[in-house]
Amino acid sequence: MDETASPTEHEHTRTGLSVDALHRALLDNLFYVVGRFPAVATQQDYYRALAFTVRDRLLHRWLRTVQTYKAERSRTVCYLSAEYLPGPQLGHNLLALGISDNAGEAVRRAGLELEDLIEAEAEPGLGNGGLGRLAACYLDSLATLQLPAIGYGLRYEYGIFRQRIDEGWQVEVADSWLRDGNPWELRRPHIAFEIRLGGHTERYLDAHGHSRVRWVGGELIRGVAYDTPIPGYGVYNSNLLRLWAAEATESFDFGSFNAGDYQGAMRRKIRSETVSRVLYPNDEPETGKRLRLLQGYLLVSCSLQDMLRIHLGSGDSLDRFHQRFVVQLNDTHPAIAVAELMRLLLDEHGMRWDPAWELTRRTFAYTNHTLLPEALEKWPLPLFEETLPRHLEIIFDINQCFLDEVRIRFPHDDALATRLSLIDETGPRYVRMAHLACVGSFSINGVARLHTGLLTDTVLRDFHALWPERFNNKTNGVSPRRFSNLSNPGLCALLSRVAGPGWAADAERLRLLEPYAHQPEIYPEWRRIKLERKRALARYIAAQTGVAVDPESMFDVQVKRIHEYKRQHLNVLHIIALYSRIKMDPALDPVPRTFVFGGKAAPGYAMAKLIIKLIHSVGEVVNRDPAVRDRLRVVFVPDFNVKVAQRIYPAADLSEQISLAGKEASGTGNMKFALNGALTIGTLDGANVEIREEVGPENFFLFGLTSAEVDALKRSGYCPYGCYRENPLLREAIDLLAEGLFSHGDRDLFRPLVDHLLHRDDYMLLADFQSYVDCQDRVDRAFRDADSWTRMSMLNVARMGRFSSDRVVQEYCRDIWRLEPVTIRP
Ligand code: 26Q
Repeated sequence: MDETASPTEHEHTRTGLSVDALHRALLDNLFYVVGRFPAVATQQDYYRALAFTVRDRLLHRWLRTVQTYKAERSRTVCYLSAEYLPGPQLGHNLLALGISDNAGEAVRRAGLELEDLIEAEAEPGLGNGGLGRLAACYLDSLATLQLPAIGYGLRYEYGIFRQRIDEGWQVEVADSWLRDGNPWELRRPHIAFEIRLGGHTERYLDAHGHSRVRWVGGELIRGVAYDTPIPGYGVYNSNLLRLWAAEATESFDFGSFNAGDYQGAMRRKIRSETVSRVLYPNDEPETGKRLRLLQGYLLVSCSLQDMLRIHLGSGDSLDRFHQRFVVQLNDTHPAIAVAELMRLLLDEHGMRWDPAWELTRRTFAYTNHTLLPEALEKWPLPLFEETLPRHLEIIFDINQCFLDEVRIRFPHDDALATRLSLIDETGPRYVRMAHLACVGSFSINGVARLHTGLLTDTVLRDFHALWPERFNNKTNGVSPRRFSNLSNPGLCALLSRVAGPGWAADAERLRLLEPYAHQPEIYPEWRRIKLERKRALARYIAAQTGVAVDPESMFDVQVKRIHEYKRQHLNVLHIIALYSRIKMDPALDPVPRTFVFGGKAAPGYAMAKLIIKLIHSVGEVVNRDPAVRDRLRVVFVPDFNVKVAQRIYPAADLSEQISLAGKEASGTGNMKFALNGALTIGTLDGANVEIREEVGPENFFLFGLTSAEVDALKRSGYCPYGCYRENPLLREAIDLLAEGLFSHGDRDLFRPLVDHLLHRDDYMLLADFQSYVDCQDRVDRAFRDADSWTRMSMLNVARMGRFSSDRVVQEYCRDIWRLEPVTIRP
């Protein structure tokens, strides 16, 4: 089936979708683009040849989409995000084009396996975790729903570090994902913008006698666009991910070169390029902060300049900008956009303040992803002033107008103005980015119902009191294409049989599985699918860690960034307790379990790194102890990323979502597990609350304090030592740890952890310990009844449709973006 009616030979090879055309294109690209003969080509060479083959097929769709949006001046959402975790592209794009089978056959003709080529791709690790992956899921859904969208981000040369494990400790390795080239991107040298850093401002009168400001001096850097196509699933639309790379400006070196200062010129070139060199891990202390500010500014300025170029280029007037574009701020990382759009409108386009502010405020919408006070972004004033002096002036002006408004509405409340101010003046002065985002946006949303509720009650309470109409909730979702279709082919085949193949584009159809959950005839097949994924994961674990795990055991999995609030160490305390119970009572016969962990710790986060060491140390003792009789295994899968995730979610029986209530904004891993038939053990935190409502409380293992109880306990004076003293099992677990059972007698190794738990326990592990252990006992009993477990598993999948990112994007569209689908035809 070729797309062109009477193709020339050339078009055919570039666009044809038949096995024949794909095979020809593969060899053609291998020779003409990769530059290799089949006889000497490696898997990597073939991967690249196939990637170019697929990209060729995307180009028409992509250019046609851009052309149509432009011609129709379609209202477009620009998703501004410092992070994207799109995962490997090859398998996903084949799926979107519907040519996985044909490509598989074409590859086989060349004597290779498609799976191996898919495996050869290095994924773009341009994000830390949930927030970056969410952005990628939304781009997938936007394209699939035929909605005009551009994802704007940064082309980090080094993504999130790769994790190696050395004697149980995390070692960070640079992620040079571009080393073998990136066949999916197109460099767009003609789409480039300059940004200024440093310098100072000057006031002057323009031709109309208006007072205006000029920002001069400092240095200039260029951002160049690199475009990656984002094809929709089963539609012709293909949207755009546009990432900016920092470069030196063309003029950077003339002065120096002419003066013969080659080294000086090179230094400046390198300094410019440094801006997009590397992604910052979150949870990092203050170090290297200036560069992070520059990154945010590069992203924001280039993206806004690009939007203005597109808008004015299609002949539209500036004052209609907000009708053409809506800009979604993915957390506060791009919040400087509020000040930058003002600067562009005022200083570059000569607009007056009031209309410029009106336009700005009608352009932005802000999504908050955290309640943790330490994660709320703020920048020291001196740093801001030195780097972005004009923006600081604009922020002061915005603040003045804003606080005047506040004082008029609440005349006798000075404290209120202090709390709302864009500038934190309680100590050393800071710019509060969340406040800037709130003031500059017409919509403010949290990412789960509980999270939005807590947001309006706590960190953004005063803003909510001012503008309740701006607040709304958008509970997160995940892409069923990547986290079901692509990663779990067995499950996908079954779903297509019972629910029809349409479920991948309409996840509500998963409900059609529900009647089968009550038909035991289908259970063996359901279990076979899970077992097959567990076997595959077991092989991977053996290859990566050398630990043999039993695919018949319960796979109890916790994979996510390592953070104290996520409480991986609560999971470990349960393992230690279980281990000790087996030792003390040899008759105890728990269901065999494999505890699987995975996740990266921020390089500067010592406690998180110690938790990784703890997991390994406990594993070393438990996995080897004959007294355990192979009932327990503990493994840590290194370098958790999208690729590894696709192996893990489908293989899980039990999903650990055990953060302290009120701390996890939403979580999205929780959704990926449940969508793959894992049952959840979890607290009432983030989206767990809504997942439990959807799948039914009887199909969810709930434990722990509620966020209200957490609050009350904190207020009444929480004493973790009391829990320790009064609970013998807990005492035993902590004592074993403290006495060095897992550290060859070394009592110092885990002391920071133990001390923290006993005397502070910010995340209340000890308060939730017994409830967690009891709940794990219920899990143990439930797993013994294979039929009942299978039914629960099926009901989870059948009722997870709501957590498709398609549903979320439709809600964003309805409530915030107000976009219409635009059908692109071949
Ligand atoms: C900020 C300043 C300096 C350096 C790094 C950062 C930074 C970078 C990334 C701070 C935070 C992040 C990422 C946060 C994140 O992933 N949050 C998660 O977002 C998910 C999607 O909404 C939620 O499901 C998770 O609950 C939330 O933790």
